[in-house]
Amino acid sequence: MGSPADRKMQQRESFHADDPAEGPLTTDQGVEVDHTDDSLAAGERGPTLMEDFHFREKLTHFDHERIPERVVHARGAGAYGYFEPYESCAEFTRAAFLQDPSVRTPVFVRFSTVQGPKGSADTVRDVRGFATKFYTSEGNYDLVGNNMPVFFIQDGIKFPDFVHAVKPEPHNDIPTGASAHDSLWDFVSLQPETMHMMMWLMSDRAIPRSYRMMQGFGVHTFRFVNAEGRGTFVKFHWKPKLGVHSLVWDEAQECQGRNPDFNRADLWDAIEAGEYPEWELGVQLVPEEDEFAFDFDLLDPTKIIPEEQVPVRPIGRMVLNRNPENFFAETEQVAFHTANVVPGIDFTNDPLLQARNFSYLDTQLIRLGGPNFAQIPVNRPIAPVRTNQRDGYHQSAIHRGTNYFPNSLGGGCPAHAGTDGSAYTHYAERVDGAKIRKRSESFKDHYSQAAMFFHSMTDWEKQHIVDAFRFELGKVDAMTVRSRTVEQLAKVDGELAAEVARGIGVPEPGAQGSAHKYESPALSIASLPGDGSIRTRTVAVLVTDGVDAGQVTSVREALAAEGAVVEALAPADGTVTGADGAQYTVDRALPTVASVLYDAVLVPGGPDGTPPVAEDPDALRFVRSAYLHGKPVGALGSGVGVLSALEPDGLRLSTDSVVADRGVVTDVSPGAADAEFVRAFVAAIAAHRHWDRPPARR
Ligand code: HDE
Repeated sequence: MGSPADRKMQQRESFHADDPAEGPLTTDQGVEVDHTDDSLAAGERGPTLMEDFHFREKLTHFDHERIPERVVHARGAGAYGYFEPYESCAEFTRAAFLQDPSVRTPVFVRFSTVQGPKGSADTVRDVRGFATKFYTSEGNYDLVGNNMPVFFIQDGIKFPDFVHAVKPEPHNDIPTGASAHDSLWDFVSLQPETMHMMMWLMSDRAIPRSYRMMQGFGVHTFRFVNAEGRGTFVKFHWKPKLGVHSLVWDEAQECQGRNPDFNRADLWDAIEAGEYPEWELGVQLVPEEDEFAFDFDLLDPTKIIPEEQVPVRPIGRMVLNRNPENFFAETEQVAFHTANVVPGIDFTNDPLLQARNFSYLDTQLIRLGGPNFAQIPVNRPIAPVRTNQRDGYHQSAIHRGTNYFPNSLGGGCPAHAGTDGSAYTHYAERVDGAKIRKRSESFKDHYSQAAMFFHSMTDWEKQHIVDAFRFELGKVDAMTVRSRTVEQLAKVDGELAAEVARGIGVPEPGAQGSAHKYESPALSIASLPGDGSIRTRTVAVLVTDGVDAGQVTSVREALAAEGAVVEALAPADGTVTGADGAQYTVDRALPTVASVLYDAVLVPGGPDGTPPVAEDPDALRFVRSAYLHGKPVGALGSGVGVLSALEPDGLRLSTDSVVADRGVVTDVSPGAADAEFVRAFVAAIAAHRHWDRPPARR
């Protein structure tokens, strides 16, 4: 039967539609169709006839093509891949897929935004979903996480309220894909448990450069259970090999128009190019006896366990190496559920998790139209399925034999699993309590970790957070909501609140205290640079007639050797004539792209001393925008002259040979770019952004 991945592939093959290349067009009934461009009519200009069964079938099917989009996380992108553990985790869990480094478990991952509808833009300020389905030998395990380790609310009963508040306003359905509106901030200002998550949402984590460059978190405290039945609390972390990198807000907004599919296309293109994204799975483990060792409650999903207190232990890696073949069949129909667990992984009493365990199954029933969605190829386990569940909409299995238990007529099958440890057994947690509707006192500190997050940031991250609060609250019409939010912020940190207040026209709060008790440097993006490579970073080279093609070719080859994606942009598509008289192919015409779609820009020179792109307004705008967004800018020979347009933005140009200053790398000497220039430019690209430049909003 082969490996689990082979089995998943074989399973997929058996679900493919008949090959369209093997015969002509047919109806759903398999009747061949010779003409699908005109409907059957009574005469050339006559009415359409009811008996046109092909027309009716075609239109009817089309009318029913849509299913309800997800109520949250509607917009997404998915990919297949595999997970492999580094070593056996048997000491903590008996989950089969975490035992043997030689076993690869197939996975499907879906990334998503939360607020916007299915057709909204990618680069909005939002949380990103990071949901992984492991097709393990013991059944499917779903780790349905986000790219932020905490959540807005502590109890799932508040979820409809929160989602109503963050979704577009009910009267006009505005704004799409944005949290910057009255109802969200009204809710936030009245619900202080949101404070920690709002710090994350206002941070650069909410505008990832790429799905491939963000962390993932299980958020809740889960429980590992080993073969002896011993439980260990566990928090899950995904860490991207490429590091954590973000856009800047001004850029993210422009990108929404320039390429609404920016993150989805990035994932797709990388996988098509064989640049398979990779994450390391890490766990924070807390022995049961240490449940109360923290100054917060492990069951509270608005809290993290700082990595400095409990280190993240790497236990395996995940690689995504295959794009889906059909978006609807796979990415749209995949059905995640927090209660899809396997032996060795269990829940805790986190009230948010408990609510999710109800909600995900419930939502699939309406979204996928009935109880048989587990039969859809992307949802099918590789483990055998034997149940007495029968019938229902879209039943596609032909069950044989009895459908009840106990039975004798079916030989007692399917029989109960034995006691050899292969069956799921719930962790025998002792619970005792009066039925009460009350939030635990241990959940009531809403400010300390919000302050911890803010104080763990670098100066530029702090500035981005202040700017984001000002932007969001500046879009709120109700001044009372603005003020009330600032009052909440004052309980996190007085100086932060005052900074925000100064930008949004409300009085600075009187109290200037701070809930700041400790910091967690691991929370800063600056602490997550990844492997330091520039693989898959996109670099635009601005060319036009007269360009020094030698420079372009040498830099292009050097960057490509490092794994960067280099594109030559010119005022028009086609070719440009280099200074040597040869024709060079243009990859894209400047008017069709923008600097927000690239990670870095290079301006080569021309041999006669005239900067070849100096006259082109699109090129100048391109370079300036890249510079203001903190991106690496390289210029060679007479191309350096183009950068003089940036001097009013604070750039200091040098006439020395190779100079690297805050991500601007120049070499005025004519001729091909030398190794020193390339090294400096590569280092500037690897750093991703250069925050010591003037802020992007200017
Ligand atoms: Fe979800 N969430 N959620 N959520 N969630 C859904 O399930 C829900 C929460 C997350 O790519 C829905 O199939 C409740 C936390 C992701 O298909 C729905 C509560 C976290 C995805 C639902 C939460 C998440 C969803 C909508 C509070 C991070 C996309 C469609 C108790 C740990 C999965 C669907 C995909 C999707 C309910 C809170 C992550 C309605 C009730 C916390 C990544 O069932």
